[in-house]
Amino acid sequence: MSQPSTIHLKDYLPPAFLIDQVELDVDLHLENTRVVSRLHLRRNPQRPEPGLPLELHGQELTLHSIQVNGAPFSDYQLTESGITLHHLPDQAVLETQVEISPAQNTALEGLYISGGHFCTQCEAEGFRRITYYLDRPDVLARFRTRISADAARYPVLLSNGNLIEQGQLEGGRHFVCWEDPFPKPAYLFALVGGQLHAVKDQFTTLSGRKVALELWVEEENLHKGQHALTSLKKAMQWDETVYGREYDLDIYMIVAVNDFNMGAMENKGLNIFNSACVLADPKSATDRAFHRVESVVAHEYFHNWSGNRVTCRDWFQLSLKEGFTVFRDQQFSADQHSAAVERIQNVALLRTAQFAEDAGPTAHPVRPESYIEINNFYTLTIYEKGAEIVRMLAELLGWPTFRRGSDLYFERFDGQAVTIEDFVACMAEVSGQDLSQFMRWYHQAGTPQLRVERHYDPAARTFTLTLHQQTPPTPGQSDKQPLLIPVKLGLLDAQGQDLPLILKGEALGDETVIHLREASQSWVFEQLDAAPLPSLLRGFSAPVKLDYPRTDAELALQLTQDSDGFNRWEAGQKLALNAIDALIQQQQQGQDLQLHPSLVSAFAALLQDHQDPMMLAELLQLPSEAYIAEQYACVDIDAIHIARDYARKMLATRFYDAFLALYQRFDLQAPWSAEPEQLAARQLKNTCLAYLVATESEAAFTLAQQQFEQADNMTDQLAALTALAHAEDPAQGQAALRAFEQRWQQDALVMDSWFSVQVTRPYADALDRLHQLKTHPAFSMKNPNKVRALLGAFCQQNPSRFHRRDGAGYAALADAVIELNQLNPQIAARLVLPLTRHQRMDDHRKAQMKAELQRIQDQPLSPDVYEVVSKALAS
Ligand code: B3K
Ligand code: ZN
Repeated sequence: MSQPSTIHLKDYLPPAFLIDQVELDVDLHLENTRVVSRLHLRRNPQRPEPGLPLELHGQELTLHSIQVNGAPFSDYQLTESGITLHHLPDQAVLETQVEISPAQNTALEGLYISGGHFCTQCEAEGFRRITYYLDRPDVLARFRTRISADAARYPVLLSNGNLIEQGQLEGGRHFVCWEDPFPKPAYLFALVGGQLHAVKDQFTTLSGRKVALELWVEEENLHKGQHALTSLKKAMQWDETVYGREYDLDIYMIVAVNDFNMGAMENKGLNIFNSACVLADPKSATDRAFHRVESVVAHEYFHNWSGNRVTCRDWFQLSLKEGFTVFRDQQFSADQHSAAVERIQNVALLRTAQFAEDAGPTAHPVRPESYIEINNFYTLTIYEKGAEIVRMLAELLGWPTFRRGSDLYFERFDGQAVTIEDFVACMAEVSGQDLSQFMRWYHQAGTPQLRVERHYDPAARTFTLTLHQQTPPTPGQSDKQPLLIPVKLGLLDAQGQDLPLILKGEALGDETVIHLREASQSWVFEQLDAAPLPSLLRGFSAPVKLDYPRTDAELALQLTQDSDGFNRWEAGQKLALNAIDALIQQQQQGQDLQLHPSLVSAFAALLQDHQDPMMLAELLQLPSEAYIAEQYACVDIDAIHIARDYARKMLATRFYDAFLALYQRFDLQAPWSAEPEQLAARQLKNTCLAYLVATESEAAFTLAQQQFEQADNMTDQLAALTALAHAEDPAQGQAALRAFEQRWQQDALVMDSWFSVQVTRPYADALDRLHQLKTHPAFSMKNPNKVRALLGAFCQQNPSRFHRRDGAGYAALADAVIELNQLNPQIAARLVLPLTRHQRMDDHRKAQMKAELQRIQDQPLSPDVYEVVSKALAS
């Protein structure tokens, strides 16, 4: 844990050597795995400076020997980050022998043990914990991997590519050999060894090739594997139809492991998944979990082209693969489900979590300029804002042209490591558009704000729309330039119908996309007999904050009539924000709370129309406390909680009968299925249940209790449990929580939900529960899912309790971060983030948060935690 150094994009240089071929020999032992690697090296023609040394990365390796071209080699130095070899010939075979200890590896990077199985995680820089290597994404090599292990304990041994050899060895050991014909960067390397069982299937590609599909799980989870395989086949077919991309190897394997730092990893031909993102059966997994499995399986599969076949030159280009792949998985999900609801949910995440990141001390451009620890940059900005940028490109070019750009990109750069400029250049080339201003989206951090002005001229029958854009300063970037912002819009008449759009005499139909390029710009719409109501930023056509004052009547019109599903929802959120803002002010001024009638009438209107139950369930959700907080320069955390809670309870009481009727109407009483009608019914029914229970009436509690006992699926069971456990009277949920624990204690994934439900209770006892649950036998600080389920859920999903005035929530988080910093720096650096968002808190809380950050900073820290905490203390 030495003083960390900063890496800069401007310092990029190609490597001194290239590696054509790697032969790895991994002899698996829990405490002392031996790794022999033979690297077939040659000097890189792009680095003609004579005599450059070879600098290999290496971390936590015990070096046993080095040979060059078969002879012992001693002209090297061990450095802090690896090994430097001098005076190498222009071509050489370098053989190193090292020892590593998977059993001691709690960072879950490199080779480690999960549930008794060997597994790996190499992105971003984990391969250097397995052997000395040029561990950078612009070095692409062919891998041949021989694995040996105890045959009884590790009967299944997997790596990338095709199985080419296997056999028995002395002493009860055995070996296998895998060969991957596709050159790849080391971050896509994977290895697995364990007592695993496969669910198998097959996929025939468009060109008729047969691909074996194998999902490797622990025996007791075999029944939870089908959904992932079904999702995989859907994704494979979708990528063929929509992007013209076929799978390339003869086998595609997925392995489920319980200890994993993130969701999943797209290793070539051998994905490794967090079991939470791949295992699902209706009894134990919610509809949300099913959806997550489908979308993560698709995401990792899509990486085979956007990431693996065409990869990143350096880690500053991370969004090249992640932004594009998130965009692709969002398109896929939109095609499988309700496109409007998918968009709403993606935007809700972006506007709470990503906008908050963009406004905080760790704000960074989608293409960062520098980092200390690259693992800290797998952020919502790189992923979600990156996806929004690709979405805008698709919007600006139109799908057919965007698709041609994508084809050109994959063809031109297949097998190469490239940059974001290379991607955008393909889009510019096929469209003939100048995208240089658009590139600012990649360089500028911060969320742009759009201010709207409107003016109707009855005499001229024209309507002038003026848009002003401005991006606030972010750390290290005070000066922001205007961006190219695509604004999709329509104009509504007094009945909410789309009016024909006429700009400069040109008829543009009902909907168009205007391109805002200047700081301020106006558009004059013609031939309008009355002032229209603009429906702006339809489908959330750009990741910006819209400052667009509208009357309650205008919002109500959009809520019920806008032809754009996203903007209907958005109008409802705005109405609710206005009503909650009024409550917050009443609360702050010590007045009695009065819910604004416009929100009540909006609910009355919504509850009358249940044509689209999935959409209705979304429309009935009040904005989250996190999103409400996003609206304020100074956040009054208590007032927000009280105001939102009041609104929720008032609506619940006022519309009790309507919610009950809807509940009964959508309580289908049919055995569970994943059909869209059933998904939607469960979603709406459980939304109603939450409102009913919010009234704290006996009848509602009984209803929840019944649902809890009778449910044949986890969606209904967990919804009922949550409703009961979040009641003000803690006794209401006690029996159900105990019964749930009894029933599910053997299922780690279900127990994660059990932990989260308790610590997200919006009452004072939530933190006590957290402290009690830390000693529960099912909890472990070594398992990232458990840490997220308990500590992550408390800090991120229970804002009023995390920010309790006495600071005990902050102290609990800091304690956990200090403990995790030693065990798993990557998880520690993620967990600490809520503590870094102190800028908009009141002075009292701000001081407490900073004091806890300082307490962390006073420890010996990993680079991961150091980077985040030092940025937060500097702001
Ligand atoms: N590429 C991986 C994420 C790796 C994170 C390393 N800290 C999963 C994904 O985005 O598909
Ligand atoms: Zn990804």
